[in-house]
Order: sequence, then C-alpha cells, then structure tokens
Amino acid sequence: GMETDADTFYRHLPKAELHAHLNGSVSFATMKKLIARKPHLNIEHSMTAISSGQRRTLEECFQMFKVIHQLVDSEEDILMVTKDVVREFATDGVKYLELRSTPREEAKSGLSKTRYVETIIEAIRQSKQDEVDIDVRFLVSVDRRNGPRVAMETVKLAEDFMLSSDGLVLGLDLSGDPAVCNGKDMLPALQRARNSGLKLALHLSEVPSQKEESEILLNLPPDRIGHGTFLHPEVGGSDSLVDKVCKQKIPIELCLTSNVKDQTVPSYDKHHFQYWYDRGHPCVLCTDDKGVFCTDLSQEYQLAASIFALGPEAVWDLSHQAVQCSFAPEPLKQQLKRRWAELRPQVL
Ligand code: 6MZ
Repeated sequence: GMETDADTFYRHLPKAELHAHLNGSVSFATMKKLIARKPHLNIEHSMTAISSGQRRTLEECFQMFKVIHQLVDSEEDILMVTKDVVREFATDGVKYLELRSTPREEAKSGLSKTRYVETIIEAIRQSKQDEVDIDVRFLVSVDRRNGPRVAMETVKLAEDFMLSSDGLVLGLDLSGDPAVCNGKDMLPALQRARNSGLKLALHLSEVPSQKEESEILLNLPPDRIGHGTFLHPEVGGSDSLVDKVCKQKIPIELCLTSNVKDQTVPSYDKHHFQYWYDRGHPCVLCTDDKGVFCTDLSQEYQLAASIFALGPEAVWDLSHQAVQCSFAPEPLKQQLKRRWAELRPQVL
C-alpha cells in the first residue's frame, strides 16, 4: 500500500524490540522459502500466520508454533531464519533487538541444543559483518511444557553461552503454553539463572489462572515481565500483584496485536497498556511473534498511539524508555541513547 507521513514517522523512529520469539517472527517471504524446501510436509502459509481481522485461541497459536518448528529443523534453516528476521527488524527501524528462542534438539537433522544456540549466535555475527544496522542480543528461552528438569539443563546451557558468546547472550526467557506446567516448579532453575547473572524475562499472567504462580515468581524478582495481562484487579488479578510490580518497577513487555489476535484481550481499546501507562509504569511495546501475528514494531507503535491518543512526544518517550528497560550492559545503553538522540525525528 501507499506509505503515509505517519507511516514514515513510525518507520524512522528508532525502536528497541525486547520481546520477539525467533520462530514466531518468521515473515511470509521466509516462510515461502521454508515451504519450498519441505514440500512433502504440505504446509500452507495459512497454517503459520493469522492475517488481519482474524482471531485464534491461544491453544491454536501453540499448534501453529508446532507447524513452524517442523519447517525450521536444521542448522541451515535456523541460520537463514535468524538472518532474515534480524534484517527485517532492521528494515523496520529497530536499532536494538533482544531475540529469544527455545533451544531444540532435532534427531533427523542431527541438531543439538548447543548447536542450535551456536547457529543463532553465528547468524547474529554474520548480520553484524554484513553491516545490518542493528544491535542484536539473545535470550535463551525455557519452554514450560518441557518441565523443570529441562529448564535446569537450559539454564546451564545459557550460563555457558553467557560466558562464551562475547556478551551476546544476556538472559533467560520463561515462555510456552501457560496452560501447561506450574511455573512454581521452575523456581529452582530460575533462581539459579538469576544468581549466575542471567537477566530474567518471564511471561506472567498471560491467562487468568496464573495468580498464585505470578505471586511466587514476582518474588524472584524478574527483570522484566512478558504480557502480564491478568495481573491487575480489574481483570481478576490483585492489588498485591500490582504492588509487587510497581514497588520493584519491573518493566512490562506489551504486545497489542498478539494479545488481540490470540484473544487473551477482547479488543485493542481494552488492552492493559492503558492500565500500566496511566500509572506511569515502564511499558515496552513489542511484537511477540511478528510472523504469526502479521505485524511489525512500527505498526505496534502506530496502533498504540492511535488507540491511546499518544502524541509524537509520548511515542518518542516510549521508544527511548525501551532502551532503558533493555538488558544491554551500561556502555551499550549509553551508546544506544546517543544513537537515539542522533535519530530523533525533526518534527519533535
Ligand atoms: C507464550 C510463546 C508465545 O522459541 O521456537 N511463544 N509463549 N506465549 C506466547 N504468546 C503468543 N509466543 C511464542 O519460538 C516459538 C516459541 O515461543 C514461545 C512458545 O514456546 C513457542 O513454541 P521459538 O523460537
């Protein structure tokens, strides 16, 4: 379609993406290449993405990830997908990206979990060499579906990479289907991760039934919260949960389109962005899964601005604040803030 002045503003706004799952971020163009590599799987694009106006249940979304995992199951696939995703974020004006992904073992292609992470790191390095204009760091994901034993193994893997990746691996993400496994059982693994210096980004209260779990995990405390959709009392959360989040000033990663399309939020105007933003709490707009939910970060900023009536200054403050909420070490944060100052749109 035609690019308007507003589109240009959001595209050129320097942005930091802090909540992006690698295999949920695969674009239509990359998906076509993957499908062509594995025609025998009979996978169509409609099985891996939710186009505009459509909705699915969270359960259906997790089915989609299984389909995508069938298409991305070798070193070659992971290298291509990561490089494509990094380039696409850069094209969208994202200057700093924290990518996350769950290490997977694939017997068929001989892929190990270590090799999985090494390949992503290799792709990040190649993107840098190719002078793609973006700083990328990596968070190792724990899929709650796999239970506490695998979680502990994954933490150990993340620790090894934190020490050997020249600072590319910064932390740990707890994600996966919230209907599966009690997050409480993950506590020993998460505590270990925290003690070893890994930053923690935890999906919390993505569905209503996770009150007790969130209460416990907030005591760690996490360094950032993913979604936090059902933390506040107006949607069945509690004052005690909100107090913990506010007192510890834990930034929340908010993914508007994702939450509307997977129906954990009934409509854009009812999104909990409003609740936290009105309290002056650090809010970070993110895409979650730009491939599955057919969005990009410019669009998420533009949506937030139009739905919650944010002026350009407020939008700028949000993107600037995202740098502050990142897990980047202090020197990189300072460098990014100088970058932001250089790229500040003239209309402001
Ligand atoms: C929880 C999610 C998610 O790790 O294979 N993931 N976990 N809630 C969500 N809301 C929609 N979206 C994605 O990327 C896919 C994996 O990310 C997690 C799930 O564990 C999914 O299998 P990776 O790169």
